[in-house]
Amino acid sequence: MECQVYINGEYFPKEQAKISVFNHGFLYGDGIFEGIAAYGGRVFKLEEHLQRLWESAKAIDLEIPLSREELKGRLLETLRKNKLKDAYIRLVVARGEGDLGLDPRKCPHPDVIIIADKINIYPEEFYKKGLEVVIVSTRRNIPSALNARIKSLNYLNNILAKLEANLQGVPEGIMLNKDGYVAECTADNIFMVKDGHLITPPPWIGILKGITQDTIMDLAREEGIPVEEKIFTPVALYSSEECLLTGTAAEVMPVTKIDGRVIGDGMPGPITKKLMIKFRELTGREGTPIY
Ligand code: PXG
Repeated sequence: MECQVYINGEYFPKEQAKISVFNHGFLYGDGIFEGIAAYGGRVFKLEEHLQRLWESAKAIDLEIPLSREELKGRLLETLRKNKLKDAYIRLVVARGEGDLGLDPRKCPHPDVIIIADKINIYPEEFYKKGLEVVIVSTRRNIPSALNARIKSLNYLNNILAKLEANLQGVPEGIMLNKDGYVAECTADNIFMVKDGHLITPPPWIGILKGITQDTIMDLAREEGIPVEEKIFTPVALYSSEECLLTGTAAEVMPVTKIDGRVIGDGMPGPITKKLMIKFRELTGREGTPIY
């Protein structure tokens, strides 16, 4: 069946799902989004994603033209219309149609767009062997200029980093913050294991506060693994015992090589493997029912 896209209360087949070239979401990246996953007929961490969407909206002074309950209803309806059980959902709120000037006051009607499609999982090979990644030269935006906690349609910072990784022939790039501390990847958060402790950078260094990152910290604590949110350098990362990435699309992804340095013994480590299993168990059992 053809993909049906929700735009402002109506459904359109993929080819007809279009918005104006005068939309400030297109012209300036003025808007926000969420990437959400559904597994076996349940939407994973839906409330958390909606909470983050509303926080992003507040930050850019954008009024979402639906209540949280209404938007939740539309999202679930979109999944049902597309007969999906396992899905990737892209929720977008764009500033709306305006004129050829930056002023958001010229855009009185924000757009709500919901795209639901089959989930596009990374090759199983990556999860078995781990990823090779590089540290890119593009620094993460400084929070005082564009705070990464706002999940905005402005992803050029991340795209520049992704381009660098692509050009170096690897699937992901690690970004540092302006001071040279490890920040995050282009669409994933990062963890390392050191002396058996699971360590991830704190949000204030200028990263998106990941919902998967939070989930993994909770799962680790449940397992009795000490968890720390603290800053660390690339040098510390090179000598870590394990490294892993987390995100809605990547889930829990082991990293086994960084800038040519082998991490641990070059294969996914025991803590990473444990967390991968625990995460898959959780996604199989938790979430908002679609049907
Ligand atoms: N950092 C950044 C910069 C992200 O964009 C994450 C971390 C992980 O956050 P979550 O909450 O997902 O654990 C993201 C997530 C896509 C896509 O298709 C992007 C994200 C999530 C899902 C899909 O580009 N970004």
